[in-house]
Amino acid sequence: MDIREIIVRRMKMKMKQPFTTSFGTMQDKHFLLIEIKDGSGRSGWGESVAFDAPWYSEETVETNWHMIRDFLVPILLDADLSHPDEVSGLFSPIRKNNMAKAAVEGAVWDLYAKQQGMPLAKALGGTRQQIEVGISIGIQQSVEELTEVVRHHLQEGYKRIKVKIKPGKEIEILSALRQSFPDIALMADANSAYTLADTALLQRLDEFNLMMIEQPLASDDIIDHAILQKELKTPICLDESIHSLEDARKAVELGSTKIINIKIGRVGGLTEARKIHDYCMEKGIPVWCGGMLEAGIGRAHNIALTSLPNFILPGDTAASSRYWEKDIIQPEVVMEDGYINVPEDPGIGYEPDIASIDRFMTDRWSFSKEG
Ligand code: OSB
Ligand code: MG
Repeated sequence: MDIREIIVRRMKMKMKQPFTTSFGTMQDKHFLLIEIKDGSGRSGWGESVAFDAPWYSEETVETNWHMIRDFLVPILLDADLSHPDEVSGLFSPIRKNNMAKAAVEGAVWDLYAKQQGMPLAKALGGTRQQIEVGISIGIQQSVEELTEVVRHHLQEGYKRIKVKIKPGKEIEILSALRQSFPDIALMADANSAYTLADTALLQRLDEFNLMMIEQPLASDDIIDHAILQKELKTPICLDESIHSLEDARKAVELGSTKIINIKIGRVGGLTEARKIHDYCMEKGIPVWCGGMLEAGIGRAHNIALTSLPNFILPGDTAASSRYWEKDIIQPEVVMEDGYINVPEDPGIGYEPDIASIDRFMTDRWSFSKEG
């Protein structure tokens, strides 16, 4: 693939609104961008989805900065790659650090698709021209406010609403929403806030007719989720617990999950994400693409992945304008009537906006093969 130079940029962008989960609130989004250049002047782009603090997973922007510069870039520059599917094998001597690996692998995938002159979606085997998307709404100050936020996003065109819940607030949140919106496609994400001791409480959520409940129990659990699923009518969807095809297989075989949220960063890249997709398709397990409040580069990768056939359920990949005053790609990601068009230009299909990238960049590091 003639990889010559790798640039890592550290970024900081302020979100339009703070995002609150059962862990806390995020206002500034810190992340890394990876740019990989070949000998013909092409660039492939990747985005790390690690946050500045380790509340979603153990990875952070700082651990990714370290892993990428000190381990992953040297491995990549030393290799003679012909296809991005080789990257996960190259990185396999490095344990975990999936978000760091995915950011680099994503840039390799974009570069590869550009070299082939084909859209990334097509390079991955995608079949859709447009993807159906939903929106994930953080915890609000009051249920009245939440109801208004949901109403606003429904008016914008989002047809599937996901809300964050936390212990003690779930019944209030979901009954208020069901009262105002009896028929919408609604789901709840607990981000690991419950335990099996809450089984009776979680059973009460069955009455709200949710599409699914996402990651109710511990972030590293697949055993207790299987026990819980037997007690619930609502399908469980695992997010945090799934880091690989092996995790997905075990969770499906145990009955811990009926649906899987695939996040490229959490599973270590597009190659692994596609393997999980293929396995789930074979087993009749629907998947959808989760989100990590990405800027445009990461968002574009999510769109390409979601074009694969077993992404049957709407994902969390909302429009750029839901998060940012100004995104770092041209054009920005636009949602219309609940759908986003899959771009047809080579690679991720959106042009990185260098002026915008420079504006939000706080640090930069580069390494080239020539030294
Ligand atoms: O659990 O899916 C999650 C955001 C940050 C961390 C974890 C999650 C989320 C979201 C928002 O739900 C998804 C998005 O809009 O990108
Ligand atoms: Mg989640």
